[in-house]
Amino acid sequence: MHRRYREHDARVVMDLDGIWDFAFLGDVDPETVDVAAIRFDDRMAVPGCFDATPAYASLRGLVAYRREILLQDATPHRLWLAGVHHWCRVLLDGEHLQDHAGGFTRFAVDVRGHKAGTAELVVLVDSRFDYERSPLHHEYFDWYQFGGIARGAELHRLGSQWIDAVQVVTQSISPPEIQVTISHGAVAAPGELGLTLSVDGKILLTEGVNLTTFSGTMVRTMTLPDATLWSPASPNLHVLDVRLGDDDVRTRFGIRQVTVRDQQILINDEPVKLLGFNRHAAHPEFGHAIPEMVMISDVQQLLDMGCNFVRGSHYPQDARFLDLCDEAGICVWSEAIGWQHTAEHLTDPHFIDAQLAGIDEMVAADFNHPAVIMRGILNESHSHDPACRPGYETLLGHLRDLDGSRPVTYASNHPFEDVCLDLVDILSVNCYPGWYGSEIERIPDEIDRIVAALDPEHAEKPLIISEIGAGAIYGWRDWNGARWTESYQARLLETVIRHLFVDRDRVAGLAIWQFCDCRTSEAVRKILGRPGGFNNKGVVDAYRRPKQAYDAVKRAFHALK
Ligand code: ADA
Repeated sequence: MHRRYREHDARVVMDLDGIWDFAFLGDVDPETVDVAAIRFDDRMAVPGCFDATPAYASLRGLVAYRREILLQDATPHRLWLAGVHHWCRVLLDGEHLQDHAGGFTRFAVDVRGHKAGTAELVVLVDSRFDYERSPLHHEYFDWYQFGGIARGAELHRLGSQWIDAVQVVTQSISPPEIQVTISHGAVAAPGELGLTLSVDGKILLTEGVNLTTFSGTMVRTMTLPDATLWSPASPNLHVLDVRLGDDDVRTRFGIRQVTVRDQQILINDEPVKLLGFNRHAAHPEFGHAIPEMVMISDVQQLLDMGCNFVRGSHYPQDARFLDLCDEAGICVWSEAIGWQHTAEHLTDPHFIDAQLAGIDEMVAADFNHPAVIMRGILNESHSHDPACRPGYETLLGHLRDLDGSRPVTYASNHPFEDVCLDLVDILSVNCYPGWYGSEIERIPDEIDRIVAALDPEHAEKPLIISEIGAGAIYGWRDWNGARWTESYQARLLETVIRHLFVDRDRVAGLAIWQFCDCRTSEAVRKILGRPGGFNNKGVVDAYRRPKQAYDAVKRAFHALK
């Protein structure tokens, strides 16, 4: 998992990343597989996507990963898996501990009542599409869904009493004040324990607490008179250390408030124009298991172009990427997985329950990142269908219940007939004038038509153009400048930026589709518009080589500053 800072000093944490035993089982039912008889005839990197490696390229099926782990003693341990694609079953010494559905989110598997010493961990991973087992992943999505343990693994010794989570919310920016919520657990009611909270190495609170239950939460408020605020221009971060009894958690946070008012998004009461991209966490050589240096290079390219915004399309992002965005001052739209769902899914409790669980995991993981300034759900789903509205109400309501401190949104591609826009704080519209259907010259009119349709009812809400773009094949440049050339893409994006921010001033943000080219599924309905099996609308290609549009966007974004 390798966060950008150490999360525990006192707690024993074992990094399980490395080379694990591996077996590709193929079209086998996980319910009937004889785990003890699996022949592990290969080795595989964790984190990694097996189907991004030459031997298993493009294969889907059931696979098994195995390694030995060391339980320090017989007290509870917690295994963290930070993203397994996209269904898995975890077994320890042959005992079935837990199943998990859904990639891209971090989840815990508790190990209780196990004796001290080494134990054999087996993770069965299924990358096939199976609605019953894994309702959030569908083959028709417009990105390739790689398989494997993509975001690493850790084993934590919890001991007899532990901290489950620490959440930090900015209560006030003047004077800076934070609210810290500590959830805790124990094998038996622990009684008297010491609680210490330190910020940036300075102890600010120390007290004795009497915990009379197995688990619970404590809330403390702290004023930090000298603390600097976080903003895209000054991404100041602070470190909170929580020590409760024998356990500790360190978390990094920023002090900032996000509000929406008069068509604007404000950070610390200052309006901000969000300029940036949609980014798929994908790379031809690594699948979804993006190494940190590639993330760093992505962030550097975004900063170089003058961006302050990334939409994490279309699923929760790696914690290390969020760490980098915190440091770089890049605002993030954190998005739960979803792509063009209809009433068939949105009225199905099985789908909604899986969405709710995925949202829980996304929010738990991204909560303390100041860069995450908003959250979204259900990209381009049927928000124009009244039958889908209850699903939108449930999921957006759940986001608000979990965290009232961030605005919520969803990307709509039905701006003229949408029936759920009253449920959001920020309007977000995906549109492709100049690419699907019309010509570049039509872009201003088509954008104005969208604004005119939204404004009568939602005039006070900020509006983000959450997708707009054109395909360009890396290296294809000629005098004709037709679709698929780098020059067509550059011209289209220049036109969009000029119209949104120079000729008009209605939108609060732009997320260009997209940062990097990414592989897509053969099953996507539009595959004939996906040369080479890639969505080629990146301003850099899948290996991050810049196209002409990179410089065009860079010039245009810098000119707005
Ligand atoms: C949609 C969708 C994106 C991508 C895009 C495209 O707007 O949200 O994921 O598929 O279209 O390239 O056509």
